[in-house]
Amino acid sequence: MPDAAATPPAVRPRVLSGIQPTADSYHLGNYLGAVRNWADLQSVQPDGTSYEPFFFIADQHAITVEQDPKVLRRRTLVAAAQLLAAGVDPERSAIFLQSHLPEHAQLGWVMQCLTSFGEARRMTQFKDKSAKGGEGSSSVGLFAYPMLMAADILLYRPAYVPVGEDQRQHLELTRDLAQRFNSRYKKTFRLPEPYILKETAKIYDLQEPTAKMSKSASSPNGLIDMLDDPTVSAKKIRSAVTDSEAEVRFDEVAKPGVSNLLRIFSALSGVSIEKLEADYAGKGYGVFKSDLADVVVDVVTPFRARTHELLDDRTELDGVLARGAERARAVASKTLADVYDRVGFVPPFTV
Ligand code: ATP
Ligand code: LTN
Repeated sequence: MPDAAATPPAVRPRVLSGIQPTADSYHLGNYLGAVRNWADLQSVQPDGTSYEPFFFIADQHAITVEQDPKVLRRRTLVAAAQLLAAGVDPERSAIFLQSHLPEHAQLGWVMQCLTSFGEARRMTQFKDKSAKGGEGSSSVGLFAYPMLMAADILLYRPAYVPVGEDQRQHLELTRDLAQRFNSRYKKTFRLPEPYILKETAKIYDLQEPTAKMSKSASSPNGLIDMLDDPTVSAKKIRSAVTDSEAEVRFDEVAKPGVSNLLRIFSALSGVSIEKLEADYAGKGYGVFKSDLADVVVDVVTPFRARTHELLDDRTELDGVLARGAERARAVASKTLADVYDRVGFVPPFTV
């Protein structure tokens, strides 16, 4: 019989993801589509897999467009506090700020030198984001954004990178760059697999339920901010756009508004959409929305309280970020040293 104590612990596949600090609060879409999934990845998965998670706030990505320094600093800390409030647990995950690890920018430069201009120009996010002001007035940083993202990922040699569908192309570039580096120099990087979050995790605008919920929404009534006053959020749910029927039924084409509310209800309560449809059969939209408003209030109230608690006394948060950076550095500095060696940089002299 194998001696359990002598069995080495199984290697846990690493997962890594980042999120930008570009708003004063995450919205319900960011919460359900990204952050809460990160918290879920910390537990043993239904297939028995247990991951080693690394999560960070991409503050360096945020300055690809102009930022007020005070606002950026505040948003970065609010973002980190919200990760903890959402259940990302510093005991199980390394939680850190991108700018605390110079290795990201250092490997980012190597990635830029590996990327062709044409390849970078094909990135649809760059095309979208530079379209407004014109490519000529976009920062070079915005152009190089995917190469910094590739560095963020490859430094940690993760097995999976949980991201939304919009980041798939950046993940593909990351894999191409990893492969290019490995064949040009020596096998150094693991090719990360995208862990594309389910389409069901996509949350739509409450007033315009065919557009995704976004901080750049046309009306604030379509958006639930996690740190908003819960009574305001409850009101937004009660006045969400539905349709002229009265049947609580999931049908994304014919009933996008109700389907979006069902998705939110199910994601927040853990009750399946089918069960919700059955529970609200014949009850009309009023009761349905009012119950969903209560569910939203029950989730956002403690979330908000915990975020404020962490920001009011920074001791805990600062400690979490310091320990997270330390754990991240242990991995990132090793990868960067391998890269520098393989590229042909002379190691620093000691006197
Ligand atoms: P934008 O204003 O550029 O649309 P946003 O606030 O909607 O931005 P991002 O900063 O692009 O969101 O995304 C942060 C994370 O939240 C990403 O992982 C993204 O996939 C996820 N996310 C954003 N909006 C939604 C949504 N409506 N539903 C589900 N996930 C979302
Ligand atoms: N581009 C991502 C944020 C991001 C990221 C990363 C995600 C920056 N670096 C590394 C995963 C891995 C976004 O805007 N959602």
